[in-house]
Amino acid sequence: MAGEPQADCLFCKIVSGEVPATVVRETPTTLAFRDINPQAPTHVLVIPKVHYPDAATLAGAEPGVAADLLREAAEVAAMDKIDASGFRIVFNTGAGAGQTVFHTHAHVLGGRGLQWPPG
Ligand code: DGP
Repeated sequence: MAGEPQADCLFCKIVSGEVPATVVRETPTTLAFRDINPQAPTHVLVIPKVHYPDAATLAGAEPGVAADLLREAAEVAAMDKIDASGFRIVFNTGAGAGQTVFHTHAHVLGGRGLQWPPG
């Protein structure tokens, strides 16, 4: 069922504690943890605890939780003190855009200069 944990989902396993992660923040609806392959000094993933495959699906089904993700992304930036210099929030959506884990996640990137457009 939509929103339910998926047995084969890596990030559902991080939510349940089955797979370890370096968790930096947790709320009743979200979890934030450091990316295993960081692309910047700060590279944190903020995920909803509920399972939706991508940000667009989450926003349609549970817009309040989608808002929680954005709020938590800003909290991560403040926590790592990258908010003043600027940071990036990225939702890769679909394999063609580079999404590899199909459980909604916001990448929070900062701590170095970031180029535009991204690759
Ligand atoms: P994306 O390509 O947008 O789907 O991003 C998936 C990210 O997930 C990628 O930057 C690497 C990260 N990742 C993959 N496996 C793990 C893991 O087991 N632990 C953590 N912390 N991050 C992971």
